[in-house]
Formats: sequence, C-alpha cells, structure tokens
Amino acid sequence: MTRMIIAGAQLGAIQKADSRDVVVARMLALLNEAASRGATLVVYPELALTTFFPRWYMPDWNEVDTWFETEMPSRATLPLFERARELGVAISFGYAELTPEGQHFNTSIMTNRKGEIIGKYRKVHLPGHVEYDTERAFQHMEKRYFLPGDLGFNVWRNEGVIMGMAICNDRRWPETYRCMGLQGVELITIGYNTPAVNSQMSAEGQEKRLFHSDLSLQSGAYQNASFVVGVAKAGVEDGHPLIGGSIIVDPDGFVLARAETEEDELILADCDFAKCAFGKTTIFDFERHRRVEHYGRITSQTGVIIEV
Ligand code: CDT
Repeated sequence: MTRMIIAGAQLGAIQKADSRDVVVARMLALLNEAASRGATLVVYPELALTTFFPRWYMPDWNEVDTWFETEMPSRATLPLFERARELGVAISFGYAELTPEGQHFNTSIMTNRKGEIIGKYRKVHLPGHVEYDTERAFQHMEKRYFLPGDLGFNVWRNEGVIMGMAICNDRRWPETYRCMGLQGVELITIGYNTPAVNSQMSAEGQEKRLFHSDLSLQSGAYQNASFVVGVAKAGVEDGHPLIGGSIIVDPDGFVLARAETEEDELILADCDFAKCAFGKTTIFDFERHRRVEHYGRITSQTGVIIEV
C-alpha cells in the first residue's frame, strides 16, 4: 500500500503590492525545503499567488481581472511547475481563474510528480456577498467576483492515491467530503484564507475560528476515513489578519502535524494510506450502512423548511 510524505506549505501574508514573482519565489523556497525533507506532494493555500483580494470592493472589472490568471501554468508560475518536475514532487495550489469565455472561478489544481496538471477543482461554496456592505468591518466579495464552481467534487488517482480537492469555505460543509468519500477518496487537499475576525461580529476572534477550522477538517477526515490536508494563507495582509492553523489530519481524525506560526511554514506528515481501509470497511462502510432512502432532502432542498 502507498505511503507518501505530504507537506502543507502554509504561506504568510501577501500584500496587495507583492508581485506574483515574489510570491512564486517564496513557494519555490518551500518546495525545495519540502523535497529535501522527503515530501512528494506539496499543498499550498487558496488564492496562493496574490493577497486575498475579495476583501476589497472593486467596481471596475478591469481592475478585478488583474487578480486573475488566464492560463496555467502562467509565465509567473512556470518556474514552480518546472522545479516541481525536476524534484519529482506533485503540487497543488489555488488561484483565481479567468476562462477564455470570461468566467471567473476560485480554482485549485493538482499535478502529478511530472509537473502535469491532472486535476482541477472550482470552489462550490462561495461565502460573502455581491454588493458593498456598509454594515461590515471589511468586505468579503467572493460572491461578486466568482461564479460557483461548475466541475463538482471529482477525485483523481495520483501516485497511487485517490485524491480530491476543496477550497476554504467548502471545508465547513459535510457534503463536500461525502461527495468525495463516495468515490473512495483517500486524501483531500484544502487551501484556505480565513479572516481572523468576524466582519459582522467583532467579539468572534481567532480562537473560535481556529477551533471551527480544526473541527471541520478533523470531522471530514474521520467521517470519510480519509487524510485531509488543510493549508492556510495566514498573517496580516494590508492590516487584515488571517488565521494560520494549517493541519494534516489522519483518517481517525487525529492531527498529525500543525503549523505554529502565521508565516511561510512547512508541516509534514508521513501518510500511510493503508490506514484508510479500516474506517472504509467498518463504521464508514457506506455500502452497508448508508440509508439513502432517508437522505432525499439533502439534494432536493437547499434551505431550511419548518413544517411543525
Ligand atoms: N476564503 C473563504 O472561503 N473564507 C471563508 C470565510 C468565512 S468567515 C468564517 C471561510 O470559510 O473560511
């Protein structure tokens, strides 16, 4: 059965003024260190190439488009793909995708160890709002800048392991993990940018947000008997703090590695994918134990309907 040393490459803050080239140089440094420590997969955060721009209200779409990539690999990211291929390390990272048809997505890709893109995911659960909100301490305009992902929750066999991706807010939704769990997923990679404070409730701070992040990632791993890698973009971006708390979780829900800083930081875990089998064949043997005749509401109904 397959073993793999997996690295979560947490990124510290990226300021508005930082170029893609500067960020890619930081990603390359983490890649080199991860390879020197035996990693064969490196996972970077959501929107890894830029600041978390959805916090800024931009009425001009020409300005919005400057945060998006029209091709991948792009000129700026090509050195990352080339170095990953030289080192024989698979990578996954998030970026803002502008398609030839003019559609905007919050996207993540995964490569094999030859630097070839083998999987693409577009974020399904977009948080935030469309219009400028005067009631918030800061904006969260993902619903304005991105379309909901149109690719669903797919998995790919990569280096002998069944892998899938999700992005940030997706990690809070059990449906995300279960859609991949039903395809036998063994590793789910999830990059995130989570503000350290709640823009609508100033009393909610970092401690609760880190707890909710752990809770979501650990339960998703356990309930689907899969490894989960959650990787933050952390630190203070132009005055706006993001949580760190990157973790690698095993199929029992235990945390194998945890970031201690809010800077560029690697976390590593030696993942033995044989460990997925026990949960998948016992308590979470879906074929034997699921009762789909009672789950109709999950897909036929979106919001709460109170009938009593
Ligand atoms: N990027 C992203 O999806 N962020 C959201 C913020 C929601 S507020 C808790 C997240 O789910 O972390």
